[in-house]
Amino acid sequence: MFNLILFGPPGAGKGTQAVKIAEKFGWKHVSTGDILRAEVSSGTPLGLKVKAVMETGQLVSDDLLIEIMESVFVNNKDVNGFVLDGFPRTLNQAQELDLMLAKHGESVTLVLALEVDETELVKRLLNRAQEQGRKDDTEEVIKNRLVQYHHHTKPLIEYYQEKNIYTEVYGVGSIDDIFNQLVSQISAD
Ligand code: B4P
Repeated sequence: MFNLILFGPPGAGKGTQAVKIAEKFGWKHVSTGDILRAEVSSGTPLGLKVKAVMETGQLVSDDLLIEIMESVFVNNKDVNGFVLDGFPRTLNQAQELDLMLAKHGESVTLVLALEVDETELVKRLLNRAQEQGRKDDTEEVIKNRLVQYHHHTKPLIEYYQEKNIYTEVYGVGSIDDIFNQLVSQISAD
């Protein structure tokens, strides 16, 4: 099974590219952001719990995310690949993911990181705020999401570099050009 992690700061284009990669290779796209937003909009107990956290740009607790991912794996035993988009986002999540995969005789195959400078990230997210009105795309919340990224998520780069499965792709340019670069990295693996 190919277990791909699409990595990068908020607004790097993980969601945009994950959909295309999953479609091309016939893999299962798992966006923890989308899963959580669906819970919020359906008003489930989980959604009510995470709504305020997400709206301020904080990270939802590791325990909840790990529980969500366990059920994703259990319910998708027949797929031949996963594109993880937005997970893991903390060292604890990364370690738990490794344990979870190992239980099924699996491991993370490749981590592809989208590299985008901060000015461009903020521009994209403010633009998305106008188009989609996401509550966490205001200037203040975007700043907090970037702080969370630097503090909790960026350390994962070293974690995956040490495992020799981390590769960066420049994430500025046309969506198709970036997609083609990601596909070549996957095909080379
Ligand atoms: P996510 O939904 O993962 O949000 P994101 O990081 O902003 O999205 P992404 O990088 O996928 O950007 P996109 O492709 O949409 O998380 C939201 C929140 O959920 C988090 O803040 C947190 O609270 C919670 N959460 C999720 N996972 C969690 C976890 N594991 N642990 C704890 N909490 C968690 O692209 C952004 C914009 O750029 C789009 O408008 C797109 O059209 C545009 N774009 C993409 N590629 C482009 C390109 N090449 N050029 C120009 N624009 C481009």
